[in-house]
Amino acid sequence: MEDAAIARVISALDRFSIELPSWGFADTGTRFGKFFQTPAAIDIYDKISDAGCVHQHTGCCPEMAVHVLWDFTDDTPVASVKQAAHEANIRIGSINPNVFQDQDYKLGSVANPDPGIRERAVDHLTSSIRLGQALDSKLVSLWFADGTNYPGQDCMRRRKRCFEDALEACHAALSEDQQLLVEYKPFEPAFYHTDIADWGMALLLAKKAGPQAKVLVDTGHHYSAQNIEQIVAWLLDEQMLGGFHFNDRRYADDDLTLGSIDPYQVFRIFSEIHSFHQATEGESAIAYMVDQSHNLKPKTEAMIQTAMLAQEYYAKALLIDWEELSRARKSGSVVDAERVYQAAFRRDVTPALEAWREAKGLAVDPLIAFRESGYLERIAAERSERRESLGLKSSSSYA
Ligand code: PSV
Ligand code: MN
Repeated sequence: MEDAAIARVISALDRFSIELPSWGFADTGTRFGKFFQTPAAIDIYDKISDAGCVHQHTGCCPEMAVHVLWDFTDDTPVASVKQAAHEANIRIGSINPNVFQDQDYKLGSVANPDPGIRERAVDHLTSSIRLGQALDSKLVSLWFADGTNYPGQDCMRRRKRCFEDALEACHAALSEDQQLLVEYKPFEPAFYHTDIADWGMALLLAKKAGPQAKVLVDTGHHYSAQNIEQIVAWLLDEQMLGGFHFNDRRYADDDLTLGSIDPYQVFRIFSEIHSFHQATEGESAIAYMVDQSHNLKPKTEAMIQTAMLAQEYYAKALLIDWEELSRARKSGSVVDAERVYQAAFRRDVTPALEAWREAKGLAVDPLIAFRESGYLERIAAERSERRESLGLKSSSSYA
């Protein structure tokens, strides 16, 4: 690689970070069951420690998202969470309220036919926003499982109006430096209609909620053939792209490691972002976040792999020859335009990634450094003992 390209990548990576999900470090499963991993996090402090470990090795994951009901009990002291994050050299990132698991929410949360349940859901959302303020978090990510399973089950227009009201109430509860991110998903767990099914609905609701609301694109929340990079391009152009939940999928919301199925899609998404930055000569604040739950892979390794892949494809897309691309486009040469993309996609950016890591005092291969650090063995032993003393389920192996 030429020095100029290396320098460009280094400076871009200095401004690129990706937030890790607390839930990605805990045991999770599918509706068919769970496979337990001995080193899996038991509580929020373990999750903070694991996220801190990923950041220590990758240098690009300084924040961890929290899921309110999965991470906090009524007596979790906010100060001790902040302190633990500080000691792990990370910050608490986005706050994810949870209005989907309570029995009350069988027919929905903020769109439930029962006004009392709607109110309860909005109370949880606004108290989560206040929790975010106490944690100095700047982002509130909203995902709703609301929807119906059968035609005729409920009035979609009434439910839409309820969403408008609820998001308006959330927006009113934000502090000046908080942002509301509205996530969409076409189906699951609702199988006939989901109230916020696509980016257009999320965009409308975010616009109605107020200026601090934007759209959150979870890459796993699209139908198979959907062109996600076009959605990204449109949201960027509307200044409404709030951020991403990165993962990959083969069939539906599979929660697979970013780029494991379709790395070219990751490249194409980053291409749209770099292209927008080129055109606007600036950088928009986009929250890059991971939303993956690993059932088979060791969790911390999977997160390191994800962070490394995100950096790699961010760098590849940055190095698109924009002038050549513009020439090819202007002259109508479809083949040449595509060749520019393909050349950047194929480019080996390892020298730039290694140079960036060396400059930060990191190992050139964070995964190997992690494996050699002994962290996994240490937490496996410590958490296994703790699980036993708490009477929790555990697996005998941690591979
Ligand atoms: C829903 O599928 C989702 O993508 C939302 O972001 C949730 O917060 C997260 O997954 C929970 O795993
Ligand atoms: Mn998500």
